[in-house]
Amino acid sequence: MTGGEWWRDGVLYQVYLRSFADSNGDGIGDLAGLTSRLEYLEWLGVDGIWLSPTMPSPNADWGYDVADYCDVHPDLGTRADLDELVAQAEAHGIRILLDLVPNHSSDRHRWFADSRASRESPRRDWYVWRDPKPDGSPPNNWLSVFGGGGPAWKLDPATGQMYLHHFLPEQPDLNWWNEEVRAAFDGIQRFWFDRGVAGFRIDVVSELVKQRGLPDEGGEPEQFGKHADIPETHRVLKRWRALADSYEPPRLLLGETWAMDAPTLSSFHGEADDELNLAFNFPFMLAPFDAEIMVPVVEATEAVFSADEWPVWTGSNHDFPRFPTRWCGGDERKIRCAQLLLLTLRGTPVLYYGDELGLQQVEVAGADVRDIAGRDGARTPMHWSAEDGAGFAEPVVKPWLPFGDFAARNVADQRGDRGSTLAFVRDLIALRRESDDLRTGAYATLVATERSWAWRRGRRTTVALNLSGAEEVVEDVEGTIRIATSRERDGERVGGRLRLAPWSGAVVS
Ligand code: TEU
Ligand code: CA
Repeated sequence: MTGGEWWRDGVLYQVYLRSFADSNGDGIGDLAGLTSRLEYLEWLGVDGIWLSPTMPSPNADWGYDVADYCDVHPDLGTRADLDELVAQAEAHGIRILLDLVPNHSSDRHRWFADSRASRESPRRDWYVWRDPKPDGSPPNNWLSVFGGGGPAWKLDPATGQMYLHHFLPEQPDLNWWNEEVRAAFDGIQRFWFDRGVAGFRIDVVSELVKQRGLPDEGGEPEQFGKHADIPETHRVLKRWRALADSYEPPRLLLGETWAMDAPTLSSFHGEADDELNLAFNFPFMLAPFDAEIMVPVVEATEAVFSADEWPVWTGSNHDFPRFPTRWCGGDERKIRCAQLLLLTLRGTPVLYYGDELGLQQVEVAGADVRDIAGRDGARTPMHWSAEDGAGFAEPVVKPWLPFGDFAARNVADQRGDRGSTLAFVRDLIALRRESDDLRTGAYATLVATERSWAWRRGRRTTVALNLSGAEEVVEDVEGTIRIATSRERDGERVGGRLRLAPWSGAVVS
């Protein structure tokens, strides 16, 4: 043991459950399907899984509109299936994190039904209600994220008031100034922690508590992001961290933090390591795959994070095009460079299902589109094999979203091929596990040009990437190549000059 907490040393893996593995042939991935694939994730070397939303939902936003926070969506299984997943995962050395969505519920949640019933409802104040202006326009100029960025307010004709919805009208924002709402979410967290869930990924947590008085946003209004009462949001995070830490072992809080600079991102860990344990680094994920832009993001994170704070590195998630396409244009050399980067920076990597295969963004069009914001192409079914149905469902059925090119990249073929992308990622994860330098060693930039990026990890490990189309030489590298994107170089001695072919990289120690 080095860092202590399992999640500092480990690798996390996001499973978009509806698309991972279908156990009952209805075309929708489910909990039992995931349970049946735990052997694969253990083989890969995953320590924890973040599950996309599992709770009952009308699916206006595919589970991010929760109708009951203490149950399981029938499409995905039952609470017993989730208990079974947690137990089986533990036997495979894997922890399960659920997705918690506290910013808003579904408009079909019974809380919202109560709240909208009348102005006098005991739950009226659980959501954010205001009178429209005398001319009928919304109470302020805040915009919603979805639906073309119209007003974040919807009129409820029955009571003549408007409610706040930063996302869809079907996702009314909860009122986090209300103590009963806070208590309800304490209860929800306890409910899942008591069942053995290892923690939560928490949706849009950085925007949780809205500014009191709901003032107009100055300047040109933006979609979301500037409406939070940050000090009060920190207070809620401290409350949650105390709750998570009261469990043995302590539960993990991983936040979806929309912070576009390192100091703000750092602040969500609290001043005394008493808020989030981990916070997603969107400036990194959304940067182009370009050393000139990425190095400053990594260096700012390293410079600003305190000794307690631990970075998170992610290339893909369910909201944005997959990195093998977005960063790498499908070029295998670039895909391996990106995987090498994600798995050798100082911090916890979060892989998105299929990242390990180099799975591409899928073109989803016309009648196949299911998502309000068109994010389907990053959410398509996992490729388990080259056979008809890609090994996704048993029996073979048409899945809820179309497959990508599963003949080109799938688990079965790559698992049998020591030279595959999958073998590269697995070997990298294994190297991380055995290397104190890679798990916990300090980061220091050695070279950063527009073409190449090299850094030291810990006492004697160097990672070097050539992020250009021409050969590069990195000077002063000594040791043995532990792993290279071109696997034939594994084991090569390096005495000073490390030559790197275009778009290649290596770990040397
Ligand atoms: O995402 C928050 C968020 O702001 C994203 O919606 C992002 O701006 C958008 O996807 C870009 O197209 C979280 C969840 O990850 C997302 O899936 C949900 O739709 C959203 O919250 C609402 O719960
Ligand atoms: Ca199913």
